[in-house]
Amino acid sequence: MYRVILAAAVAISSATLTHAGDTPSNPESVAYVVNLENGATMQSPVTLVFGLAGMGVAPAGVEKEGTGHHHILLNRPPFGEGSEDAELIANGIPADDNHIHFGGGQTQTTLDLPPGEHTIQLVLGDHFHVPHNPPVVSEVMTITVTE
Ligand SMILES: [Cu+2]
Repeated sequence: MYRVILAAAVAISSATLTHAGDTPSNPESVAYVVNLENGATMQSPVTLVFGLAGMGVAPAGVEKEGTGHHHILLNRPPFGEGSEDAELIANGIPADDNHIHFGGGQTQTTLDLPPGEHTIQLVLGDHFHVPHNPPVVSEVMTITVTE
């Protein structure tokens, strides 16, 4: 696991130096959460299963046409509307509480979320963690977590 994290960190820093976000997607590709309905009410922990149509999943750092890895945008503006999104598109998706990478090629996760409303959106990133062109995103889903 440590090596995976280290590889992701190296990929992010090299993306910052060199990459401009021009990996093509299948324009008909779509990301979605298989087991979640927008507006759902649930208890934590919340398990999310990622779906991807029209492209494939590959780990971060693997450059293979038609692939990418999943990211969750958590409790932040919809992709393309955040104040930092131009930088995100140019330099790669940051790794912080609001941007969760699945650089191992994972297709599901379980999140511990405090009670309240949360927004979740998936965005696919290329081998440098940069969204594709055009970006492959899910709808923004709002869920309510109860005690
Ligand atoms: Cu990533």
